Amino acid sequence: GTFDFPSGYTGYHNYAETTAELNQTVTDHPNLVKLSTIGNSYQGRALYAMKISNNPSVDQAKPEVLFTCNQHAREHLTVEMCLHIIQRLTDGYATNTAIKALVDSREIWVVPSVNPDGAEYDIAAGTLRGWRKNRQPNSTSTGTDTNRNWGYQWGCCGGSSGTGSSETYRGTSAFSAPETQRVRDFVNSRVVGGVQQIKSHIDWHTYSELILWPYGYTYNDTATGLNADQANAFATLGRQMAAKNGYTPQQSSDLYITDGGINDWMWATHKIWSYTFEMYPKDGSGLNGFYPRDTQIATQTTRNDTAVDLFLSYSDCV
Ligand code: ING
Ligand code: ZN
Repeated sequence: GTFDFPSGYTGYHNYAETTAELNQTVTDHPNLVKLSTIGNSYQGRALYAMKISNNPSVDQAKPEVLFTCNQHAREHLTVEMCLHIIQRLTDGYATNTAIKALVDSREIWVVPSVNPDGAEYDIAAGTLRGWRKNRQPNSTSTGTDTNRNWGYQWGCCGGSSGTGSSETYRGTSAFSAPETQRVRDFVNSRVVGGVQQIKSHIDWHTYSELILWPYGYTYNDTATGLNADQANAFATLGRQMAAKNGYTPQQSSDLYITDGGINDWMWATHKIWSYTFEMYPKDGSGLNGFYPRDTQIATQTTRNDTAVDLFLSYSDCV
């Protein structure tokens, strides 16, 4: 690979390498995957969605599961997580009966980079730039935090900023960022016959080794649209997955209040069981936590295999 900071990062995929990897997977597994784009980023990069299923060209009546990665530019390990999911489910299909059963019974969507503009900007610096947002200009500066730009209780309650230079700038309005619009439109497009086909979702971030679930905008355990049974179901599966990967499970607002996050919108708007996974490392000083050496990629992606399998197995019966 070519993605390198001063040294030790060639194992990561930049945008061109991610694109090449996705195309190679199509070549290797034409009967298991279908690659599409859900639109373009602000700077015009294609936002890819890989569908994994048997007979992937056909829209089947099977529960759908969504994985999104790299909303935040500097969280490069998450791109590797999405690529690892694709690789494992496709390479393992022929020989691993558990993987085959999951792939055959579901339609799995993987978006490896929601924010390629930000990621490319971060990589191009040749140093640990620590860029988080997209690259859309705003009235005073550059960049919207896509994970504060989602349209449920946008800007209501805290944890986002109205200042353009802020790391957590929420944008001028809900879905003002092209990247959140594209993912929103894709998710909306999966409503078939009035029924949302996507049942569950994980949005991958780094770092802190956490599993988070809605809501983020309020401390209330059971706010509008989230009853006690549903809150229990979120917590139960969250804890079961955490038992697999060693992360810490908690309701998102118990970490800190954030409005305009992706999980709140997925749940409130579509009743999609939507989690955030914050990957390795657990602790980091300053920006260093966002830049683990590439020797960690295999360990830290594989670490999530059993949690992902459990998550997939639950997709239609939480
Ligand atoms: N952390 C997440 C963030 O967007 C989060 C944490 C996730 C908060 C989901 C609320 C909802 O701030 C990182 N590292 O991005
Ligand atoms: Zn993040």
